[in-house]
Amino acid sequence: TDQDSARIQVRKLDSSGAGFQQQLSTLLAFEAETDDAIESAVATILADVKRRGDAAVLEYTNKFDRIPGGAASMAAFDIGQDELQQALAALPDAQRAALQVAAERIRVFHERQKQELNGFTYTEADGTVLGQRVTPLDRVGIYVPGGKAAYPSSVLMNAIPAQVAGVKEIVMVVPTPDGVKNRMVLAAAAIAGVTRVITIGGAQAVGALAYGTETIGAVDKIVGPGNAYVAAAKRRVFGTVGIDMIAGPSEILVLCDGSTDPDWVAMDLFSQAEHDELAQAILLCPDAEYIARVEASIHKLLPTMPRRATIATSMSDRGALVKVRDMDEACAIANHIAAEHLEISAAEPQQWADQIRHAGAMFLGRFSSESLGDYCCGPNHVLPTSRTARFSSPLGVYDFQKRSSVLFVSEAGAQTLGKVAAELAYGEGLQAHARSAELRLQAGVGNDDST
Ligand code: HSO
Ligand code: ZN
Repeated sequence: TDQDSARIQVRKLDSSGAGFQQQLSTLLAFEAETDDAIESAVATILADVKRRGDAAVLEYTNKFDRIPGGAASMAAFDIGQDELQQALAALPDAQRAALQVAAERIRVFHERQKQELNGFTYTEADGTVLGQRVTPLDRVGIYVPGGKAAYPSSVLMNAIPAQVAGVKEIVMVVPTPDGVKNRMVLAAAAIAGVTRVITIGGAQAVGALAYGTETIGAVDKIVGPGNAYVAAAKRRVFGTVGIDMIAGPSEILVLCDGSTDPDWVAMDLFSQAEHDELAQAILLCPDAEYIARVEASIHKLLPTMPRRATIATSMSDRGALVKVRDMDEACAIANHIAAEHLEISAAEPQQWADQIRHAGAMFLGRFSSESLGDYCCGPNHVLPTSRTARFSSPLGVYDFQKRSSVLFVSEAGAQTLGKVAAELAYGEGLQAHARSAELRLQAGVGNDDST
């Protein structure tokens, strides 16, 4: 099989080499391909769902997901709360318990986020009150992929922050190719408090959530990963609804001082490489001899991995073992890379962590493997990829909330602010603005409650 012919050749780079900057930028270059055929197929599907609603969603789902016998109506795709509970009850005890522990820890972390995100108000001397009110979105759609990337952990990571934010309706869509349901995904939905599960997927599901149909109410925001069709559909409906980021392939960057068991580092690199052939796993280390030991571990451990073909491709195409001058230089390079996941596998991680400004999530010390964060530490595993950690953040409670400004101007406040506003309004040539402010000067004149 493919998995048995896996060959791995991970490039080794040296930061002191002449061409290093160029090698690094080649390594980091990643562009999500936009395929014209996909774009036009998605445009057609979205337009059709917008125009024909349920009838279109039903047809596309029966066809693309090869629903056995073909569903007669959309009702066939609705999974009731009791079926979700049954899925949860049917799990092996250890698996159910693990999901529950993970969910609880994710909830605790995100509750903390919420506390920090409450609004504020302040009162000025003349009685004017200004503030910011934070409110949850009303309805959110969560897309869950159906194929090989159907991760129950991602159901928890997407739904729990929405629930903590106070979103009342959380609608999850998940395709069931050949009509096959993923029990663990349904169980995760039950634990996470998803309010409705619909077994549809692809661009047609994104369209249904964005525009609404006879049986599916339009949502305000769509989050969650998906294939190229789903990503294209999310881009297109953005503006009608909000979307989260469009995630790229998973990445791990390990900074190691050479004191961690090399098998641990090799397996950490594998853990992201196994996600995807396009995933990226990079090691930065000042010790060349240690890098050789990690390389030996890679060759030793690869044959034991069920997903060795994926790992070999990803690490050969996009991986690297980089010898750096020292840990300070490693931190500078890490800031440039702005990796989705950064492990600082060192005896004294804090001193290096203090130098990091750009990373989706930082894993400090040799016991903090990324896999623990992927599942159950508590922080979110939906993180900025492809260097976007320079300007964006992990998925969080704040993604399911929005802010409104609140302004109460007192009569006294209107006197001082009215002059300032009128001055600026005349400057901008906006008479109505100026007059509106001026009408409040000497307030009370002309009003019923005036003397
Ligand atoms: N590492 C992935 C999340 C995940 N890992 C789900 C395992 N399951 C995000 O980059
Ligand atoms: Zn992962």
